[in-house]
Amino acid sequence: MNVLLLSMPDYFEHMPPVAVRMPNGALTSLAGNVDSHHRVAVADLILCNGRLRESVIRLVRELDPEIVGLSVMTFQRRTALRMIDLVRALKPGVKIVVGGYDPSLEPEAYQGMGVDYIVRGEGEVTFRELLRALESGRALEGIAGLTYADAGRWLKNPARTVHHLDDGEIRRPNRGARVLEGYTLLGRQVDVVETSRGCTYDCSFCSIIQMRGRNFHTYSLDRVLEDIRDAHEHGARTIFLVDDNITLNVHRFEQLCQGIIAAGLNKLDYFVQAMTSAIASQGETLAPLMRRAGFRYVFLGIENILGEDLEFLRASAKNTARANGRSQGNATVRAIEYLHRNKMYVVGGLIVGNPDDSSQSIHANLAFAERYVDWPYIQHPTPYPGTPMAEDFRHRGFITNERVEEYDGTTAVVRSAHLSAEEIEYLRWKAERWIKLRHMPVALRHDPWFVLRYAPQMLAHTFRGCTFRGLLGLEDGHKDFERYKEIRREERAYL
Ligand code: B12
Ligand code: SF4
Repeated sequence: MNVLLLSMPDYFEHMPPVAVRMPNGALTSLAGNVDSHHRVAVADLILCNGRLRESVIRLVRELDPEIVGLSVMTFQRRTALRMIDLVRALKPGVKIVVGGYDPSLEPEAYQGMGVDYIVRGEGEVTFRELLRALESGRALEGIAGLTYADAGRWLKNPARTVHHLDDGEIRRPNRGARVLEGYTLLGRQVDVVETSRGCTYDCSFCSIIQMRGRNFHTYSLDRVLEDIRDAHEHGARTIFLVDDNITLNVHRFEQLCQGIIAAGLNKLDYFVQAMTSAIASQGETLAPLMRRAGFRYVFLGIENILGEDLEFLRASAKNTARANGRSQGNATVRAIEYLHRNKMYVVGGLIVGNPDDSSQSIHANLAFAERYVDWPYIQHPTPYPGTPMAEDFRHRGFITNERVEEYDGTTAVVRSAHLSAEEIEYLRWKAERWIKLRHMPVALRHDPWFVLRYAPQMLAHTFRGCTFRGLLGLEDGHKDFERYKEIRREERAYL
């Protein structure tokens, strides 16, 4: 069968396509796990910025798919709906499958969207079995994790149990299936690699628990190194390890670093997400090893620097430093010091605008970011489907915006007890632009040609909506903010 797999073009504030165009790891993993006689094409639509419609029309005409699969996050739902309409108009008989976080956590939303099949949770085996069943005309009722329409009625098969990853059932991704080019992280070709799946924590804002429960499974390190080598052979110079929480097993992470060094793969740059507690407790040995392995940017899930906010986010435990089983207080500063001492940069993940936040508590977090983090990744609490946070906010009546296409993390869609959603977003937006600007020289030193060429566009993105009068404080900054919001609204009309 001809299969076309698409990821959505929607991006958010911290990932402007001029600087960041990241592949979707799910699609190549699906492509690597269907039976080999299928002809699978993977198209990451972030690569088609500005010529989306023509690109999709060309892909459908050239590849003539019988199955089109879409990977969708919640804020991409509206674009997915428009994409489905476009694909159906081009090829009415095509079968459409959706998967990923949004269809898994709110499948009902897709039942009126012209979709044929919804894959919930991990997709490799479910999708493989679905193609087999469609090819042979077999019934779908035995396929775990599948929701499907049958004679006008939606049927939901039982969930699929999570994969253990160590049994070889999930084969390596097929990067050769990609039909578009242009992946980049600040000018260097980037690829994504998984070493594990799952997390045993239960932060209230995170979708992972509802998606797969609290568990942690790992691929063998040999497989991971093969995967990195394959990404490199396909042109990658930067690798993003997309694990939910690789630092759950620090010993294994250290072994991975050693493996990368021994295999000579440490000439690549690495980007990873980590818990502050793990880095603070084991940074003495872990951080130097990470540096030698090529780690350059570490996304730290700091979430918030205030105790009450951490409680609300259920993120206190993962941000507590421990020694000999004893708590030693907040782990964040210590983790940052280890990383900085070893010449790595900190991408600071913070969440501001929680239910009890006032302008003082938000300013405290922004001041922290200004002082300690190299690249701010500050977001607002967003009530994604199925998260404990969503229920909490709904219960308090704090959700002010139900338009899910704006649930991109940097649009405030909930208010606090003291501030409106707009004011929360304004405070973040105003401070964050300047912290980002400060990092420019570092990027320039690392990738001078790219930064010199694209600096005007990157600055224009960071400061869009702003006038000199506003930047100099001669005009109320809210006017710049309003212009920025208007530009953002226009950007969201991808199709
Ligand atoms: C790595 C990652 C990123 C990376 C890379 C994204 C990319 N291009 O793939 C970066 C940092 C860029 C990123 C950014 C964002 N992300 Co993100 N990200 C993740 C993370 C940590 C891992 C995703 C991953 O690659 N997993 C590995 C692959 C193999 O697994 P998978 O994606 O789950 O796919 C499996 C199934 O879902 C399914 N499947 C997926 N698609 C399809 C399609 C079909 C047809 C089928 C059949 C099956 C299927 O099968 C796959 C294989 O088993 C997740 C999860 C987490 N715990 O936090 C969040 C997560 C997906 N991100 C999320 C969000 C919100 C964002 C942002 C909007 C803001 C943010 N919080 O940072 C931005 C927007 C990105 C953009 N386009 O601008 C949310 C999504 C919530 C939701 N309900 O939509 C998650 C779940 C985190 C959370 N907050 O809980 N993200
Ligand atoms: S530690 Fe990270 S992956 Fe785990 S539940 Fe919290 S946010 Fe999600």
